[in-house]
Amino acid sequence: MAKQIIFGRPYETGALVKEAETTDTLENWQVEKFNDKLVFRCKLTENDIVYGLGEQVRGINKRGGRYISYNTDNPNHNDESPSLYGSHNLLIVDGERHFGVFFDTPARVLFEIDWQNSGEIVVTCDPNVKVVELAGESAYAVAKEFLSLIGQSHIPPLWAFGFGQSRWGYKNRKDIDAVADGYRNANIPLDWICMDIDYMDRFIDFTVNSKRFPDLKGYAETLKQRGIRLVPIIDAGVKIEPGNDTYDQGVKNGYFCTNHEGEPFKAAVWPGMTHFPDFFQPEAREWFGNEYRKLTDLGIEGFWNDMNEPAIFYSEYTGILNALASAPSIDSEKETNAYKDYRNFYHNIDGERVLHDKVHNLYGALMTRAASEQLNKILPSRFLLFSRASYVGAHRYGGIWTGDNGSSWDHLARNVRQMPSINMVGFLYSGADTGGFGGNCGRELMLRWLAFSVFTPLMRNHSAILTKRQECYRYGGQEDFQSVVSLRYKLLPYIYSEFVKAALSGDMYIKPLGFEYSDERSRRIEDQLLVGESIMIAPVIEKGAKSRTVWLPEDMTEVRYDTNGFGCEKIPKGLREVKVAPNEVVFYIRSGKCVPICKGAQCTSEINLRDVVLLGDGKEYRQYIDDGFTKNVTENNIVVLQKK
Ligand code: MIG
Repeated sequence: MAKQIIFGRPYETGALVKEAETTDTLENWQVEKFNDKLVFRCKLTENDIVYGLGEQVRGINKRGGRYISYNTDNPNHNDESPSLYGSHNLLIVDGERHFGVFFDTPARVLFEIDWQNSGEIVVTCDPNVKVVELAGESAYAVAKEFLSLIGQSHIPPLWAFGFGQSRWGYKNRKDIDAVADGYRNANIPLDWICMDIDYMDRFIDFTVNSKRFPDLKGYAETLKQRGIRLVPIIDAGVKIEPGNDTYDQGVKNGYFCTNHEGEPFKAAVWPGMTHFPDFFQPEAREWFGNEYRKLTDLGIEGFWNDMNEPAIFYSEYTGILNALASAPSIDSEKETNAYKDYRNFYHNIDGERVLHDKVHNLYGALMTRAASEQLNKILPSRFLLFSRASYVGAHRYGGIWTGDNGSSWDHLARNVRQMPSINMVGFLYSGADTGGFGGNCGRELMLRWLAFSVFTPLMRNHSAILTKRQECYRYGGQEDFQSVVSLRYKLLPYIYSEFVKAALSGDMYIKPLGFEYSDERSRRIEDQLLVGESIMIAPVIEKGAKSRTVWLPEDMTEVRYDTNGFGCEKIPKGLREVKVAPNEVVFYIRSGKCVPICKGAQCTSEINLRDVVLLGDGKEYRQYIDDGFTKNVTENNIVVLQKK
């Protein structure tokens, strides 16, 4: 059961689709005023695990850390960084007691969770906040209670569950053709290629550089014939460019955010000086969302929304020198340009001028909502949309990727730990830049990372300009990459089914082991996960490792997949050392469960979801099947398969 209590006059974030029952006392928290903030405290017992916070750093268990919800563009983040791209203020305490709490405010929130061994959780936030307390008989039950309040996940088309290749630096048709050919010639499956900012005319949103893509519509169609879709990026900032339709409409209608003087706020991002759409105005959302039509008219069915924290390089207000001085380390604890600029940045919310800082964490979520609501009207079928910045509730409009990570083993490990937390707050369609965005990804790291990403709904290889090229076909020994990526396609009947079933029933797709097993080892494990109802994974995340220790909380079927195909073996519960060669993927099927496997293909349009065999020792499997595009996604599309 969930209960809510309102302090002050909180901004209605839209995070919840169902109102919880109102209460006037909090069960697990003491509240006090401190200056202009509210401070919530809750004692922990030694055995308590604290789950939550969605896209954040450190462990699945958040104990011992200090975290700040304040959407931040930090391409150099690590486990000490207080803030990432999304803000997801959910905590779930799991010990003798099981309860959760959600702080619904778009302003900054500080979480100190057994920080300095204080033995308590201390949450400091804006005095205008809706606090929702959640109860349940287990941590998993509490998570499901929360999911039932925030509504159903965005469900992308089947092709979005195929493999995507991206890189900042693909400039023109020739570059993209080379990627498509590279994959097809190497027989490594691929379903989509991202277009990063260079496809645009001078980085102006909703334009296409006509020298680089003389006939994007024809080109998109040609690629689609080869089973590959183009997924362009859209940035939050709109270039100041009189004569450009998007800009002109925005200025004319007052759809841009304003500064102290009430003029449209100006700051530099990729296109140079820009204005930022005021996504808090419903009409501005409708206008901006409709602009996507300029690309859907060319046959585009998927987008990624970037720079929507919003990221700001510098403004006339903070100055370029300031920007250069603070450039190398962007840390939300320090004064950066964006933070200063956010104090000269206003929204028009129902006619009231509201300082950005008060509603900061919702900006990117509302950009995604703007796009999603209109795309839903424009397109007859499901579409792909994922965003960098997010807030709770935005999962109804699109997925997220985890922002700018790096090509290193610790980023792979962090990706593993982030996935269950991100699922807890509803973002089922999520994943990281496989191989890492910054830095140079070697062969071994790429193979291990792919082997993990096989199981994340968003499986995309992405890297930054000037880094080592990391398309799978560029590494020697292509058959290893073929093998790992083709496993994804063989598992699609399972991955797609489990994703859609989770969305339909308000469940998680990736869970911590502690949500299903109550033994101490399962509760504490940070590098094994449950994927859907049948699979447990134990990814290799250590450089040079030939094997790893795997904890089996119950008897399971070990499935080994490599260039020779599948091998299955029943394994008794317990701790064991498991060999995993760099080109192998090993996963486990829980006892009494099944996993449907199909033949695989070079792209999802060639996949037959109906032609499957069941692995595992279960008797039946409930498979969700549709045409991959229909908006009519219901339980009626579930068929029950019996083991022959
Ligand atoms: O300032 O569009 O996170 O995925 O490749 C960098 C260029 C802007 C940040 C995104 C990244 C993307 C890059 N963008």
